Amino acid sequence: MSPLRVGVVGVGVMGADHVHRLATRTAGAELVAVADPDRGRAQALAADVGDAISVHADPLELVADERVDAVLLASPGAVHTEQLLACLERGLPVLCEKPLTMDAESSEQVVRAEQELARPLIQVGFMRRFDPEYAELRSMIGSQRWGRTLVLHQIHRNLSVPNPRFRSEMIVRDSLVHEVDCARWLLGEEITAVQVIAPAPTSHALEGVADPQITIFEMASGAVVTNEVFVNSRTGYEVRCEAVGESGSAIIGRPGSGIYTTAVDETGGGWGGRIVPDYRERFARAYDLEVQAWVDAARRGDVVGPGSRDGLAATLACSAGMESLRTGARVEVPQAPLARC
Ligand code: ISE
Repeated sequence: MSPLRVGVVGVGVMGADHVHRLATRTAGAELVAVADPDRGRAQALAADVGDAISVHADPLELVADERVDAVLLASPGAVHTEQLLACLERGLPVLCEKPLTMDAESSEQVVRAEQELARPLIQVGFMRRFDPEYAELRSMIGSQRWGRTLVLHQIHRNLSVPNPRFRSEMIVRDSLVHEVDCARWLLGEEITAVQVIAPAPTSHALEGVADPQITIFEMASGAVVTNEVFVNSRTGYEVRCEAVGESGSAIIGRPGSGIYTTAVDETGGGWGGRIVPDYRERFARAYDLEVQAWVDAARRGDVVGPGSRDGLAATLACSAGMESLRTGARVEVPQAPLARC
């Protein structure tokens, strides 16, 4: 079987990481094109990883490039709708970094456009579904070894977010969105209501940014999910999840055991051992497995993992989260039939 010729749109932090992944450790894939409005950046990256890689400043030119069989979209969410629709129109499999799009209307437009095709083409970049610990936790929950799972506690901390555009809403759309997908996927049910509570903000956050945020998801079965998202935690990248069942619980993402603190001391270390700096390291294996699964599926003419309907469901829950962030109220999540688990 010939390799899948992949084009990558957007070569910022995550796009560049995927470019290296595709060029060096994804079997059955050939990186043939990159696109970024910053052509110089795209050119430098292309030269770094190979030769004969086309460089485009216009992402739509890459989508139209005859050499491209499949597209990995790592561009900002605000430009996804147009780029996704272009991929669907050309019949190209696409791995789209989250969020699918920025609002429910455009996410629905994408889901409908995909449904008109003979087969689905979109995988959404919820990479945690490919993380071995998350996968194990999901099968433990599914086995009901501790009875029903009643509560999930999800912790999501970033070291810091230097981007001044990363305001309170971005914490919902860009960071909490992972917790939305994990809650739906781990528990196998929809989120019915969301409430965001903003504690006193850290002094490390920019003026006016609500960081950390505590968010509560009510699930269809009555289970409750608590989320702490703290993007200027100053400790490192910590993603943990504890599932609490009727007669037992399990926790993933905790590197040590016993008393564990991540507060950094004068030696630069914490009692809990080394904390990774960001998601590229914490989820490196998950990203590798995700991209490999996408390439394998595309070569078979298939699509696996989270699809556009999961992307729509995440958009609906995050839109409710943004409303709750503004008003402080509990907001119900519309149960769109297109977006069911
Ligand atoms: C980033 O876009 C990610 O996807 C990371 O997983 C998340 O931890 C971070 O907060 C986001 O900005």
